[in-house]
Amino acid sequence: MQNFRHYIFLFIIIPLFTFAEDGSQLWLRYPVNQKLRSIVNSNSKSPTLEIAKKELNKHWSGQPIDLKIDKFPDSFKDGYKIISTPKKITVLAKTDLGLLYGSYNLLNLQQQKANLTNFNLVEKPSFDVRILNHWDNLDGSIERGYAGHSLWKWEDLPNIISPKYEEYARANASIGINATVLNNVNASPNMLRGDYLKKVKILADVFRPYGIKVYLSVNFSSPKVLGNLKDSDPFNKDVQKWWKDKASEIYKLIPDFGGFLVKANSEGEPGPQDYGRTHADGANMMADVLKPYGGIVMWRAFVYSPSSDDRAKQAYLEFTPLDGKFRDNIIIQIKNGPVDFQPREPFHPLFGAMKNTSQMVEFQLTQEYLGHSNHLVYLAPLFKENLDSDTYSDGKGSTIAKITDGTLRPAKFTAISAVANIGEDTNWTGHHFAQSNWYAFGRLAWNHNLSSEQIADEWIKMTFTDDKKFVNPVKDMMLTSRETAVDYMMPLGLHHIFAGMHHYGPEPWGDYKGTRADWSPVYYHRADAEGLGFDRTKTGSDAVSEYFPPLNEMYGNIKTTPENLILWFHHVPWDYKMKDGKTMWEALCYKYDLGVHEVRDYQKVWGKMQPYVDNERFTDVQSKLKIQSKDAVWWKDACLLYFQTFSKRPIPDDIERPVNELEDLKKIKLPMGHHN
Ligand code: BDP
Repeated sequence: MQNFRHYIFLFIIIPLFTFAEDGSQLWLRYPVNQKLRSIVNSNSKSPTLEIAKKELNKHWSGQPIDLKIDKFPDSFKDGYKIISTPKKITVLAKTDLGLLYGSYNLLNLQQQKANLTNFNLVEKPSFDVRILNHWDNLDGSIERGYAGHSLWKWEDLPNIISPKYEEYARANASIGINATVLNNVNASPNMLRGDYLKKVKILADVFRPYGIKVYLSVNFSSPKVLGNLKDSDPFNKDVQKWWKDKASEIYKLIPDFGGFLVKANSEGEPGPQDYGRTHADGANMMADVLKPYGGIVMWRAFVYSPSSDDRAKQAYLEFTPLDGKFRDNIIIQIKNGPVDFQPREPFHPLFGAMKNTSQMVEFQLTQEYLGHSNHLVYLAPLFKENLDSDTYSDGKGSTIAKITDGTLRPAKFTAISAVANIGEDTNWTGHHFAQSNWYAFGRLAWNHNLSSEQIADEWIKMTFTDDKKFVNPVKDMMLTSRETAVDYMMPLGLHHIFAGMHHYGPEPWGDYKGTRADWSPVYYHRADAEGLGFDRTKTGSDAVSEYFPPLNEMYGNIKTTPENLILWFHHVPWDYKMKDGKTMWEALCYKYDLGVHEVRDYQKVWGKMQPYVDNERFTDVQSKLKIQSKDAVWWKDACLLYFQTFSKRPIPDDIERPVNELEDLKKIKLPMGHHN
């Protein structure tokens, strides 16, 4: 009998101790109260508030809480106010969603071990629409996805509803993300088929109480492909009617449907230019059919043309003449930089250049150009660098943040977006640290004044531990990780020298003759006997003239161009003297070498973290750092050995010798679906 009891005891205890930490809980590690309490009162009722109550009753271990709807100006949006005394906490908001956000913030602060007994806090979002863009295809694959298949089980919907849908909504709501585009910008027309819309409706129903609105990417040729019309010309009455009927069908199913995201006349996708119409003609047609329902159009500015002398100039050339021609429920969605989510780019010159058109930023969380889900790269510093860039469009202080959040120009609505890094992987994002990029986007979309450091601090404490011996070194590693990736991949303003179509690893020698020149690495770095870099000054492509003064002058002059962008704007002689006296060639060598050393340091730092972290996540991150470290050497050797064939100069003798042969590196060919 004694033994038997002993066994039962083990059966109960063992599973508790062997629970594998797999990262599936993200930053949502709220403690569960032993007894379910009823500590929340409210003067309102709704499914959204039911969630807030459930979360607080289950996870809040402090004083009783009042969730109260109160009068606030419209500009308060889904903001909230928290008044905390030792006896009671009151959360006040204009909307139920505001109360839910306030509740999540309390739980987040509790988890960060903040002092919660005496404080006042007022929060309101920087942007109205805080949206994730999923590049998910209807067959379950994800374009540029490195965390497994799509979360959306189109085959199973509308009948089977995966529990992941609600977990996804909860994670987003916990950081204030309030919108999602479900499908790839390279959109299948089938997305708008009746049977798919019924599936979309189910997702919208699951997301709604969490305050998340659904949007869809649409294919411009849908009327022709789905509706069997003779074309998809926006001036064709039948086409207009097709979209009108489609909108009515959608809103019957999803009354709060957000709107459309459109990639048109870009990388072979159809668009209004196919019929001699402009982006504005195409966008306005869609905006008109969505308008009666309150829907919006996010029209992307990601365009470039094989005939252009410089890809980085194209969007500005196509869009600035259309300023003022877009309906007020259209917003132009612009990637942070003028080329394509590179490790470092200057900001996109379209920002601020269209003074009578709403604009929003598109960031990329999925690490297409940053080591996929193998490299630890914390992106908040990249996002901040962009949002804080001064465009000088309306004089000094015209930052991208202020242009897009409505501060500088009155806007009907404001928005910010990011391409998601989420998939079916147990830990959602492939790399445990990539979760921090999802988190950082949500936090910055809510409040773009937060610092990268503050966000990293919160995320580490919520995801791992608040032990300073862990928080401080890991935070340092995160905060420097973006610059490190720039150092070992593309320092000094180099860009797009990635291999193949998969964009993993270096291929500076890549010259895809027969395809488009602007898809080849040699197009971007222009190495020759004289030097390296793309001349975008007046003597070159003159892309600098797309920037407002004084930036056009600053970037147009090699002496005043920031060195971290020097090869972006100039063709720089190998022996050009940098500010510290090194030649450009030497500077390049030292940067690559630094990048390698920085990653090796991360390996050491992480190694010391073992006592503070569960074994599973410890080993997962450790093995990914190993890959990152090898990749950094691969980048360094490939780029230095290849550029050396032009510079004909020695690699400075105090840096580590290459360990690879250029000829061997040139033979590496990874398949398109390559993930590690
Ligand atoms: C590039 C990606 C491509 C996307 C495109 C886009 O390589 O897969 O379709 O951007 O944003 O970064 O439309």
